[in-house]
Amino acid sequence: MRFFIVKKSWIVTVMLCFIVALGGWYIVNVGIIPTTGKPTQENKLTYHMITSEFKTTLADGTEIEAYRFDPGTITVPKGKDITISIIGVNGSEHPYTIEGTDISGVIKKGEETIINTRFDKPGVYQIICTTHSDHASHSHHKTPPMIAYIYVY
Ligand SMILES: [Cu+2]
Repeated sequence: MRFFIVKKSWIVTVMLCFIVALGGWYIVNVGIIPTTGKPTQENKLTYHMITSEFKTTLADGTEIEAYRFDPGTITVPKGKDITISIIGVNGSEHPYTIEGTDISGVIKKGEETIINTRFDKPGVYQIICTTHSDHASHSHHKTPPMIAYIYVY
């Protein structure tokens, strides 16, 4: 009789430990997103970019500005059909060419430029804004040219 009671309490203890362990596992693991899923490149990729502008005033009162593509670098798998969407936000017009291709056009403020293309050779291709390719010419202060980098792998 006494032996039976001890055995029952052991079962209860084991069950309690199991429940506590399960609860602990749940607390540790809840909200963890697994990263073993398929990458987005399985589908047709669209890269979203904008034209943006940085402006500041120097201590001597001189205003300097730089236009840029944002994001400034995109990573593209070779041999895949892709879409690059560029929305003109800052700057009224940005005439552009993509190095090593015959792609060119003008990105206008408030408008979306859609580029459907495919890169078969790995390497770095530059999207160059021909208006802001040499921004330093507008003042004696150096600012970077407006270039985005397409890294094809
Ligand atoms: Cu530009």
